[in-house]
Amino acid sequence: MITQKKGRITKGLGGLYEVRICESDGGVSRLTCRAKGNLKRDEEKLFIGDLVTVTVDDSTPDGVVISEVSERRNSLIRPPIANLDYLFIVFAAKKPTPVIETVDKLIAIAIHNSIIPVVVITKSDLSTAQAEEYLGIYRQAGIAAFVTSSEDGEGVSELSDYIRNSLKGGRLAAFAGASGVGKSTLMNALFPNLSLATAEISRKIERGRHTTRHVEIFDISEDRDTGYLADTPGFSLIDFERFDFFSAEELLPAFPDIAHFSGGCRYADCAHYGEGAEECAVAKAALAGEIAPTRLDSYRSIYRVLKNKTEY
Ligand SMILES: Nc1nc2c(ncn2[C@@H]2O[C@H](COP(=O)(O)OP(=O)(O)OP(=O)(O)O)[C@@H](O)[C@H]2O)c(=O)[nH]1
Ligand SMILES: [Mg+2]
Ligand SMILES: [Zn+2]
Repeated sequence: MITQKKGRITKGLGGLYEVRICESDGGVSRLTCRAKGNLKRDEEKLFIGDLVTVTVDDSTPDGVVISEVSERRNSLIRPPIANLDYLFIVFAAKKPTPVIETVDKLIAIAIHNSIIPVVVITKSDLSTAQAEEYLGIYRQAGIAAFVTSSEDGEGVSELSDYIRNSLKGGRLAAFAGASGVGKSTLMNALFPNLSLATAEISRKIERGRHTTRHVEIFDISEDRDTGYLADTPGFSLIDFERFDFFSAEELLPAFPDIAHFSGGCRYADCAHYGEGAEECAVAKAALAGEIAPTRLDSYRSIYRVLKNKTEY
């Protein structure tokens, strides 16, 4: 007999994928399977997070295959995941020192792809002052932001409530950020049933710098319609430089806090780049403290890079 089931890819390892399926009897099952030949071509590569159809032919031993991929809402290269509803952009108050331009770039990538960005500042136990300063910057920019410490528990229950509420009904979120900021540690503190590997553990088994090696999606509760959270390997800046970006013209809408003021500039084609406060409403708002200096610096720096690109 041949049956078809719909589900979501939750992990992939060496050509095998795990698909989580809500069965018609109300239960949840997981199938491990390969993809049908034509789904392996590069341009149609499967992503973690993909919604797929699995065809089960119980007359042959190899009869379980992913036969179809649903159209994606979005897909990112870094982290490599499809159909995200939320992206939690994680950085530490201290150790490692955050690269704010990378944070702002990730926020812009999320917004451009219709993904809701949420800023999560970790390790507040190492510097409350730094954590609060970053929190102020992102709250002013109108982006949801949380301060947390997996060490002393600050902000953990507040963030877990937010995640439970926002992911209700099967939504998908990923934690992304540089290696060592404490993504896996925080996910364990938020949802202790996950038991993810963290650097604390990998130090004992003497693994290298990156502790999380693969993207993997976890159910946040036993509910059939629970939300899903993905842990992702931390990136280094070089990884991140070339990917997922778009044109200079598309950058402004991905910085809503800056776009908010841009209607007031003297010239319609104002780039908000080198113009003075008398001509540029964005520069004026920055002077008045209505836009954080780091946000405008990030905008200008990314804008310059995009403008100088001949092709993209
Ligand atoms: N002081 C302090 N240390 C923390 C906190 N959270 C995590 N750490 C430490 O930071 C280190 C890195 O934590 P991980 O959770 O493995 O970091 P990660 O972001 O998952 O790293 P990758 O998997 O490599 O991307 C570990 O030694 C943790 O114990 C925190 O809130 N406070
Ligand atoms: Mg990790
Ligand atoms: Zn302007």
